[in-house]
Formats: sequence, C-alpha cells, structure tokens
Amino acid sequence: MSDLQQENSALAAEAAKTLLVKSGVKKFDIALTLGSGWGKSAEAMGEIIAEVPASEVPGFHANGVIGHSGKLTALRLPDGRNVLIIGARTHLYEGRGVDAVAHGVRTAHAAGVETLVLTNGAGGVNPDYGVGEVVLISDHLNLTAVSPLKGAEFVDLTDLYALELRAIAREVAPELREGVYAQLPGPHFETPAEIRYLQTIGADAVGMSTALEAITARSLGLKVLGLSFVTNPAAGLQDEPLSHAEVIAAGKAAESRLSELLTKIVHRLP
Ligand code: 8IG
Repeated sequence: MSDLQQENSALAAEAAKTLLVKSGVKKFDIALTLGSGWGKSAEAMGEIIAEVPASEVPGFHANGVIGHSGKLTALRLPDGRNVLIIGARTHLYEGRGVDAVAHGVRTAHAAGVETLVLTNGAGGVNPDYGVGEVVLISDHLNLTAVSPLKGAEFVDLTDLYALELRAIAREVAPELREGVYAQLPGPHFETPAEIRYLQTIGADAVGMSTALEAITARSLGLKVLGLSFVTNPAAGLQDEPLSHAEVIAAGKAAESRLSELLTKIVHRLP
C-alpha cells in the first residue's frame, strides 16, 4: 500500500471507530448514502441508535447543500443488523478532492460494511424517463476524469452494480427500469448539447455523485446497489431552465414513496 493510501485508510479507521463507539455497536452490516430526495428514507427502516453530526466524525464535512442532512445515523433493523446512513456525502464539486469523496465509503468498509446502497438525485437523459421515476443503476460512465484510486490498482469494474442486488430490488419493485448513470463533476448542470452527447454515448441519467463512490467500494470488495431518483428532465429536454428548487420540490413530493421503496429493498438485502 502506498503512503497516500495508508493515510486514507487510517483516517477511515478513525472515523469508523468514532461511529462504532458513539453507536455502541461492534460493526455495521449495510451502509446507505442518501442523495437528493432520499433524505427522509432512513427513518422508517429501523430503530435509530445514534445520530452523529458530520463535524464530529474525522474526515467528514457538513456540506451545506440543501437536501443533504449533514449527519451520520446508526440504525438497527428489525432483524438485528446494523445500518450506517451516510447523510453527509462529499461531492467532487466541493473542491476537497477525490479522497474526501471516497472517505464515506472507506469509513463504511472500515466499520465492517459489506453491502453499500448508493442513492442519488439525477437528471433524466433518457427521454422516456418521467420526473419522480426511480432507476436501478446497471452501469456507469465516470466522466469526472479522475479516479478515487491511486497507484497500480487495476480494479475490474465489470458488474460493478451487483446483479444479485439488482435482482432483489426488482423483486421488491418490478416496475423499476435499469439504466446507465453518468457522473459529471458539476456543480453546473449540463448544456443541451452535452445532454445530446450523453444520449449518444449511452447515458440514461446524469448527476454529480455515485460513480466515484462505487469505484471505491469495488476496490474494497463491497457489493454495490445504485438507485437514481429522477428529479428533472436533463437540460434541453423541457422548456424551463433547471433549478435546484425543482430538485428539492420533486424530492419532497416523493419522500414517503422513496422511503417505502428503500426500506423494502434494505430489509431484503443479504
Ligand atoms: I438532482 O440534470 C440532479 N443532479 N449533472 N444534471 C446533473 N446533476 C443533476 C441533475 C442534472 N439533476
């Protein structure tokens, strides 16, 4: 392991220890990262055993984006498994670098997690997608021009979004369509020309998270499930300009539906 990687995993181990001590559990089994629209999803899933502000966990930052909670929550599922809810995702556009983006996933791994559920709010690139639709991520396009990995770490990303977990999600919600998620660095939305380009190269949804986290997770041996909540048609696919307010409103409208869906899926995870 390189010095840089050692630093990353030491910080993750410190963060994991803080979370385990504050929650009084030996390990976490499942971790969830909640994106735009998904913020309320945790509450119905299990019993809250601890809520920790991001500022109290080494390497985490309250990111100040409305629609993101800025805290980490420990839950106990009805079957006794422990879930870590990461409501404090760091985005690449915050400018803290790719290690800060990967830190939540590294922390989950250091806390014992083997299964990771990544959720996000996304723009619909596929013109068939409706606002409010949830899409099961089948694959991604990492268009950030960076990797969370350093050195000669040639990680295979075939079936990065585990077939087994996607099958479970479809059993719970047969209406879910699968699609390819493109991560761009943001923070600006795309131009209509960029959306036409994304359509050409095979993207169905576009956002500013998830792909880098999924790569980190795979490098650590975690199983990944990804879910996109379509909050807006991507640029040029509707008459109005895009706004963050639109994203927040779509999230509010879908809150309880997303919570129910995610609860059902998490309860069925192996
Ligand atoms: I929510 O249309 C959400 N996040 N890049 N484009 C990008 N990110 C997004 C979008 C979108 N909607």
